[in-house]
Amino acid sequence: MTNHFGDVTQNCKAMLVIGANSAVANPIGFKHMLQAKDLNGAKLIVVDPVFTRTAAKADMYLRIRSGTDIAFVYGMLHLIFKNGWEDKAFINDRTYGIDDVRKEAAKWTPEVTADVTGISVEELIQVTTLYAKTKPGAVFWALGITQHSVGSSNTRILPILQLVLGNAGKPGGGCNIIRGHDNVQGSTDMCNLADSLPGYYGLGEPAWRYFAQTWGVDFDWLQQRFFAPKWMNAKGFSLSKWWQGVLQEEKTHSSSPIRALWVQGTGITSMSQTVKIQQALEKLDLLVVADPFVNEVAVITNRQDNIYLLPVATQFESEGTVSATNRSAQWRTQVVKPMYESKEDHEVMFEFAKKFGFYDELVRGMKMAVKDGKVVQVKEDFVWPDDAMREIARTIKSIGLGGWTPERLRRHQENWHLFDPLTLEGRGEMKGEFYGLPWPCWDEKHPGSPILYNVDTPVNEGGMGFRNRFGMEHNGVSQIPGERVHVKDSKVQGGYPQITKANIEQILGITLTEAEKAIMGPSWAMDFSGIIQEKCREKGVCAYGNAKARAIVWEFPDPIPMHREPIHSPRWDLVKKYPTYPDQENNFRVETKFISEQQKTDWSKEFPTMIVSMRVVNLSGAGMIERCSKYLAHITPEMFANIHPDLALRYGVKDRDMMWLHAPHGTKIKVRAHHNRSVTPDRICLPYNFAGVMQGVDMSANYPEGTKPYAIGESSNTITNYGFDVITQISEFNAGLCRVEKA
Ligand SMILES: Nc1nc2c(c(=O)[nH]1)N[C@H]1C(S)=C(S)[C@@H](COP(=O)(O)OP(=O)(O)OC[C@H]3O[C@@H](n4cnc5c(=O)[nH]c(N)nc54)[C@H](O)[C@@H]3O)O[C@H]1N2
Ligand SMILES: Nc1nc2c(c(=O)[nH]1)N[C@H]1C(S)=C(S)[C@@H](COP(=O)(O)OP(=O)(O)OC[C@H]3O[C@@H](n4cnc5c(=O)[nH]c(N)nc54)[C@H](O)[C@@H]3O)O[C@H]1N2
Ligand SMILES: [Mo]
Repeated sequence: MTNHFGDVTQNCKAMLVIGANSAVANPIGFKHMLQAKDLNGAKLIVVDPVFTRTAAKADMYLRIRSGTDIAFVYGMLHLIFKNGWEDKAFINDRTYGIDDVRKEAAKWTPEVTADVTGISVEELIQVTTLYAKTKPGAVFWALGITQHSVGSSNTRILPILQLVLGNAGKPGGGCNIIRGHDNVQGSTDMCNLADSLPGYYGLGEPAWRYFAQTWGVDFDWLQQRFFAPKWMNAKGFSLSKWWQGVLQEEKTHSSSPIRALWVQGTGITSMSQTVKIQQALEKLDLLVVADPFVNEVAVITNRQDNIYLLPVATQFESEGTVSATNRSAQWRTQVVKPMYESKEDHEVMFEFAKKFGFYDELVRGMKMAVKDGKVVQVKEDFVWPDDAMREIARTIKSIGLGGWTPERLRRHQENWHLFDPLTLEGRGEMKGEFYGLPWPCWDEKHPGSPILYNVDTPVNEGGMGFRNRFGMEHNGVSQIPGERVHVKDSKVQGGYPQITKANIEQILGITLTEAEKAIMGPSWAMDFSGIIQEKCREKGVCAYGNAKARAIVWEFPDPIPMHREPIHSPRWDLVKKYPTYPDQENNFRVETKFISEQQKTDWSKEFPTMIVSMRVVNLSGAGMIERCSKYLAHITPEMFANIHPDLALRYGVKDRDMMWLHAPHGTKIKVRAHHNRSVTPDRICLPYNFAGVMQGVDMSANYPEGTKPYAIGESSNTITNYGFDVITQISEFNAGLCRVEKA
């Protein structure tokens, strides 16, 4: 989130919730939206293919066809530009590339938009008028936006809308991506990803060398961990298509097939293509699952050998920080010691490292500290988790975790009563800090940044411009704004690039001593000495620069977002007009099909019904945890799908009958039909929180004795269609087709 929920309650006047069902998935966050309605008269607009519980609270609900949000937003932009409702000063001063957006928007007349999205011309005009004229407006989204083959473009068109309306970097505005799991923000920031080092430091030798220093290991040693040096900077297999690394049915780029799988903290049946996953599990030499529960990855396979379940302690038995959806940290203390023979996650990893002979290297970084700009070993042993946090704070400059020391974060937790829940401001001894030090929290004196990109707030109080990440110019156009975009109280007028050793003296107008130069890192993001940060703060300057926001991402297949039909689209007529991307030969090491799959045949003839994914309030993720609770399982005792009575009865499926749902690749699931009018007769909606049954086959016998949950069922991901985002490889969970059959 660029902003935070307290800000929504206080300042927001229009909330555009597009592709999120927060009433179910984030009820506490949603409470703030309801309060904004009540206290602030804010309008709630919900755009969703399904009439959700969130939609039930909306002032305006628009039923969009899945996968057409880009078209919808262009339809809004068309009207905004036509009526002159855009924020011209903001576009001129703080953005780059909006002219290209304007050209594309010109094509999206209300009639064209209505045809593609399923939203009527009148609704489009109404919603645009309301949202463009009610300031400040905030956008909220989650999985309805990301889980598409165009997911990454979806996540760009919404910030573009906010830039055009001048809603970015403003209290009550911004882009609020409501994060999912407990600590998913923290896990993303640590980059538990296949294509990045922690803190979003991209793959590449300079970043690896920087981390080698902070970990106290040789770069060469790190490189030798890889089969060959080239793999060091290549993306790894991702969670979405790891199975192809085992099966190797499509072209795969790796030195050998994957032979062993270690699963720690993900449910696996929460990924698409579960039948492929099942096949891959059979073929592995080794499967290890480290989980507090019996992860159903171990249940959907019939393999008997070389499969190990390691009991892991829960969050209540461990200590450390978690990050909330608004980028703030919270220290969490251990409630009880790990029970029975379970071990905390890090202990499991430490044991693993010991067996494989790299424990010393793994933990060395926690014994080190910065002395004169160099990271050196300062003690023989480390304290968990404090020293892990110290390692993070001294290393992750990129998003500004420099101020996240264990001491400060503990004090925040011990002093909850001293923070204002709406403004996040501390009082009394916590005065001058924002709760949880929302990042960027540049250094130990910085208060945290509750709202991103707000130039009306001084840097030392949490303000900043846009980040200078993409060079100084593009096609001859400067990416640095002029005098007018001045960060309050900054001694440097207007825009400036990111601060490096080479430009710091010139930009800040200072002279460094020889001693300072000797220990300073090459740039703000790799400066262990902290001098760059310190000098910048003295001048009220943000070390990452004060740049323009770019609408054009020149290195992506679509430099500006373009509507492209889902891989399996119900509109064959539109597939030709808005085709998907070319196939990718190497996307996270595996071939990934786009156009060849989309245009193979008119899939909608045999599979006429759209699939939309949903959550239920009593279950989370792959669902094993809650299905082990008698009372939570009781609420949804079996897997089901919401289906409109007209569609169901067309196939002779009465309310509460069983039905088969068939997917284009020949997979199927058997589920209970719930007649329900939240969906229209062209789509069905199903939860993804079940497992334990595969294509009608009950796998109960595979649960170790006494561990079968109270509710099991088909995983909807058995029929999630083939389809992945072109940049992130996230599965197209939220678009796809199926066929209904009475069971
Ligand atoms: N069809 C469909 N599929 C989806 C989605 C969808 O909307 N539709 N959503 C996707 C999204 S956004 C997500 S985040 C995923 C979520 O899916 P998963 O990541 O699979 O979610 P969980 O079931 O929470 O899985 C976490 C596993 O970690 C275990 N666990 C819990 N606490 C701990 C711990 O402290 N340590 C360890 N080692 N393990 C622990 C749990 O017991 C569980 O087995 O599903 C994705 N899949
Ligand atoms: N009870 C419960 N709470 C949870 C979870 C859980 O499993 N159970 N999971 C957590 C996790 S990991 C996450 S990531 C969050 C997810 O939080 P949300 O994303 O809010 O949850 P979803 O239910 O997946 O809601 C996505 C919404 O997008 C809609 N949608 C689908 N396709 C489209 C589309 O093309 N365009 C638009 N505009 N809308 C579309 C769907 O109909 C659905 O209502 O929830 C978190 N909270
Ligand atoms: Mo998630």
